[in-house]
Amino acid sequence: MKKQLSIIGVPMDLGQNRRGVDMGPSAIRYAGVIERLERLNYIIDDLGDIEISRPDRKELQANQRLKNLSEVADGNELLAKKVDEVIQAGNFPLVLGGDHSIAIGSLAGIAKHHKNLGVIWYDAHGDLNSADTSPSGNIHGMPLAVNIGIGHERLTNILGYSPKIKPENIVIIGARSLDHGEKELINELGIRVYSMHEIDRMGMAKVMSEVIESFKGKTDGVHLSLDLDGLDPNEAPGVGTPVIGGLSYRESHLAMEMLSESDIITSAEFVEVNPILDEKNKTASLAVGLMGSLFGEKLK
Ligand code: 4U7
Ligand code: MN
Ligand code: MN
Ligand code: MN
Repeated sequence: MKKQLSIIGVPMDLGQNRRGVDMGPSAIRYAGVIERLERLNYIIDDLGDIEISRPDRKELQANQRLKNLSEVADGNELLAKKVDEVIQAGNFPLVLGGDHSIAIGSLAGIAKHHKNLGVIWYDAHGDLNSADTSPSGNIHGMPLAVNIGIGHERLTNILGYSPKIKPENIVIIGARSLDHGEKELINELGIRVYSMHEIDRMGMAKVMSEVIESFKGKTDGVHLSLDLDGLDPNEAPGVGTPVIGGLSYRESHLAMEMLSESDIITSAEFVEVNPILDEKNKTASLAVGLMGSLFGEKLK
């Protein structure tokens, strides 16, 4: 792993309906992310937060099928440019959300530098909706679809190219709430999904060995997109769309430790931390702990 990390906060909450997820980056910084990673001998460059427009919520959501489209697109454009700069400077981008719509901007900036980027989507959800299939109209349920080129052109064409990633280079881990249209897309495109069912049967160690093996030698970089709602709501109560029956603390740390040992991860984002819904910053602290394991902390 590169020893120079650039942290980018993205106080985005317009990809979903609940208040508070814009404070995720502050909560994660408050939980000690910089100190934690400095202790592991990384050089941290905290670039602060991307500027997200704060329109009056009453004026928003004119387009109910793609809520806050132009504000979400604008924020992601800025994020994409920032991530692009970080990679050009030779640093590892570590993006802190913010709702999961920010994966549109981070992947736009990252995928520019990789012909064959692998993506690990650690999430209770598939985030494979489009305006046509979404039950909510919330863009945080769409970023993975956008990144394979499905969705509104304002979102798919950020930084002027599309698609960002190939369906065969995606692995979803922890899925347990997939909408009808998402299941159809998964089957049609053959996207690999380790749902809770497979993880229960195989165990996380086997799942991660398979995932790591499948990427080695085939991809020229792997992005980790970790939605805290992939974990069980008992471990991660501070998320906007909790789903019962999720991944445990131990399974998640094991996954991060195995990724650390494999040394395949070239960029990462931790999203959907909502301190307003949290219990004493538990979810932000969990996120920081998982980053510790991802970046090489041992002996838990
Ligand atoms: B998250 C949902 F319908 N699928 O599209 C939708 F269940 O980034 C939830 O994974 C999306 O937290 C959750 O609105 C998005 C819903
Ligand atoms: Mn989710
Ligand atoms: Mn998500
Ligand atoms: Mn969520």
